Amino acid sequence: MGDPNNIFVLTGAGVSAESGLGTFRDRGGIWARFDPMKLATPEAYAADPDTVLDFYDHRRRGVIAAEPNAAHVALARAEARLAARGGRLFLCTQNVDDLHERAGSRAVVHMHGELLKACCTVCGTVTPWRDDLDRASICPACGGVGRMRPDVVWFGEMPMHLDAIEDALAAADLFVAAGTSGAVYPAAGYVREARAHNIPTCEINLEPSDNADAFDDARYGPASTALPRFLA
Ligand code: BV8
Repeated sequence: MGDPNNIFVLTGAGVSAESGLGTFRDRGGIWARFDPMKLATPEAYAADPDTVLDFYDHRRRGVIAAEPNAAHVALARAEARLAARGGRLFLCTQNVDDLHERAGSRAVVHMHGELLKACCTVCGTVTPWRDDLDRASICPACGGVGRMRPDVVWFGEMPMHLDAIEDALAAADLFVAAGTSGAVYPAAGYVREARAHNIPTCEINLEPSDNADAFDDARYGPASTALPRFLA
């Protein structure tokens, strides 16, 4: 195979770890300290909205204070380089932060939503949101009071942009997963889909992921050095 021209990149929390944002399943990670079923499900929100909103307010403040790292920058540069020669880097992230965008990536597909957006549970309007989401948050479209929730995908909810993701997977000539443990579906299944399309696959991670056996190739190390090296 020549130089890949159409790269599908799936990123996870490991790519933002060196920006100071916590990962989920590592020792000391978010889901190692908190029960996701009590914080990241529609049922948890229905039962105790204040606790759920407090959790996301705290994480939103962390995202706003964080800065992109060299891994985000390398992906943005690779996207621009490929576009200049008529190719494409399709960036599909499970991350709910905006660090890919702030590093310069133009087209980011957030399959698990975005923390800096809120969604009205009454009319569905999605709006940028940087403040804390208290019970008195007002929907700018329908005026519903106290009905805004973080525009993120909770366990049991359908991830976003699945059709575009499937199309991009089928069209890719290289699949790369970076900084993801391979524990959450459907994203964890994409490496096998790529292989079913005969697309070479590579994982870039601190250590072998749950899915490591499914990849043809792997580069282990911190994303801030391993990704720039891989994409150079
Ligand atoms: C769905 C948003 C139906 C909110 C998140 C049993 C079997 C199979 C599936 C299921 C099952 N039971 C339930 C399911 C479905 C469920 C699921 O997969 N559960 C798992 C846990 C078993 N999935 C769902 O419910 C999904 N919806 O299935 O809908 C459907 C779908 C399609 C088609 C038909 C029907 C919705 C899941 C979305 C959940 N939302 N987040 C929020 O953020 O609060 S999940 C959460 O995990 C994260 O937000 C993130 O998005 C996701 C993935 O985590 P990772 O990014 O991989 O992070 P993790 O910490 O795990 O790993 C970090 C990695 O980085 C590690 O490997 C570490 O070594 C590495 N690392 C660390 N530092 C560095 C590094 N690497 C490089 N450099 C470093 N410096």
